[in-house]
Amino acid sequence: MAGSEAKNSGSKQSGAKKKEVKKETGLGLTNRKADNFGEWYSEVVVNSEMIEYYDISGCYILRPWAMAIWEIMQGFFDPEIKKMKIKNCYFPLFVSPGVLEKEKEHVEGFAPEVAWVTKSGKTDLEIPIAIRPTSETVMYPYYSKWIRGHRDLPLKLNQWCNVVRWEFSNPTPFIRSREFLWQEGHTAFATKEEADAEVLEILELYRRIYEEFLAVPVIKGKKSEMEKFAGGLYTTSVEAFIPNTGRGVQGATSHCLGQNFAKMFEINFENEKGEKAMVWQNSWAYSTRTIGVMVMVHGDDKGLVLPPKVASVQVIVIPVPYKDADTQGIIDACTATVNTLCEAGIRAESDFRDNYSPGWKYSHWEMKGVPLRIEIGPKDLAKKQARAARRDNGEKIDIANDNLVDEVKKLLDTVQQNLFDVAKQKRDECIEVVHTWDEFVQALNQRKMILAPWCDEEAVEADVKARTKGEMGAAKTLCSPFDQPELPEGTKCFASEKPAKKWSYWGRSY
Ligand code: 87F
Repeated sequence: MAGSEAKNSGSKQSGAKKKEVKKETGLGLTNRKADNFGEWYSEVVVNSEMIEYYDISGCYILRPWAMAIWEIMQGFFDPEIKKMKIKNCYFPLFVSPGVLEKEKEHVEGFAPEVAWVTKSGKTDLEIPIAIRPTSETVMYPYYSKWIRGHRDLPLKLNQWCNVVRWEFSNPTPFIRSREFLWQEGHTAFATKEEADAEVLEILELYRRIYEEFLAVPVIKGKKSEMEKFAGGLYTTSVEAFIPNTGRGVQGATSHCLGQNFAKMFEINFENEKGEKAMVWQNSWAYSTRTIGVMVMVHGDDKGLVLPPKVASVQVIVIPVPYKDADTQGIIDACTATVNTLCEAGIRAESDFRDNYSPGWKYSHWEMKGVPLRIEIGPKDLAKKQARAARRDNGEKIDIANDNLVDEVKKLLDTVQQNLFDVAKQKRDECIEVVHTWDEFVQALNQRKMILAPWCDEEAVEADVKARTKGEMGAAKTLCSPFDQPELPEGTKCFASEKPAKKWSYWGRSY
């Protein structure tokens, strides 16, 4: 969607315009998720006030509603990695060309995406400066300097920062943007065993971000040789799936780099025996893409649907005064409700704006995805209760004032669990096990996430890509799941008919 269109569908419109839009769908969004997914997505991220389009293609403004989600995830991940003795640091945004060249081999494929600063004012820089697309080449020269002996190991650093990758294909807020936020962890160990263990420990944290916070089911697995980070030894990832588009999406990656970078950057140490040895390294990252995946998975025709654990407002309390009702009494009851909830650690807010009707407010907060709405009207006041409405399924529940905190806590937990369960059921319905090429093509056309026995040969994956190339994009491996179904002796590869070595997930992807 173009920026201008996005602007026009913003929620701060005149009453007349708003009514017009509402008439079209009855829902406040002009596009439906099932009919026009791409447009629906753009409309949701803008109308929920997460994103504002910017005048540079592929760059987006993260508004407080989105930034709060990022900060909540950070509030989980940062203490977790600190428990693992990983320390935060900050390296510069700029990369000198010399250093970038140093690991030419893996950068070569990425080179077209590297953005450069070539001028200061009107003067050409003597040497252009690259903007980090990732920080291996920025950090590792200093790892080489800082690591001398085995007592300097492990070295475990992380940074929260932005990176720039000048992508040319179809920019999408959160999912594929030219600048994004992430954390990048870079660790160095004396032994491969320690590195291997950390790769999985970090991957488990990524699974928890998706499943426990974003309520998005993911599959943990190993990337194929073709899809792994070329500079590393092996890549693990969590993979999500978007049922509406039938596309897989890499959720986060945890790489074991082996000793490749240690060789290039001479990251050596003297081991306990007094011998010179090379370090074993890992790198791992998750980015603001997480937020996009969450929007795509849970959003509906009323807008965003936020899992309670990442919602900056978990409960919105709305007064519903009638003409002759005790308006002040209702307002006071709302205030008391918000205070009680906040004291109990629930993120609750009231919407007392008097220039909007209760109905308008319902739509507004539904658009923003707030998990629970509490309405208080004259009847509720009289009955010493409040009426709650769940964002995930619209269910309404009357809650007695005496049980407020317990009931709301229970409801938020239920919403969180229900979002995950529904998403998992939808995802699982999209998984198709195939054994032959014909079955594979059929499943791909039905937008499935395909689990197939594979010979694990790079040439065969290249061949599958070539044979499925088309308007919708080629199919590739998403991952080989750690959780492998049984592979009976004699099972053939779906694509090459050679003996299958493993089960792999295949599909189109973001
Ligand atoms: C784009 C331009 C230049 C991805 C790039 O996944 C270089 C690269 O190295 C590049 N796009 N990559 C791979 C990033 C690998 C790795 N880096 C640290 C991660 C996790 C965090």
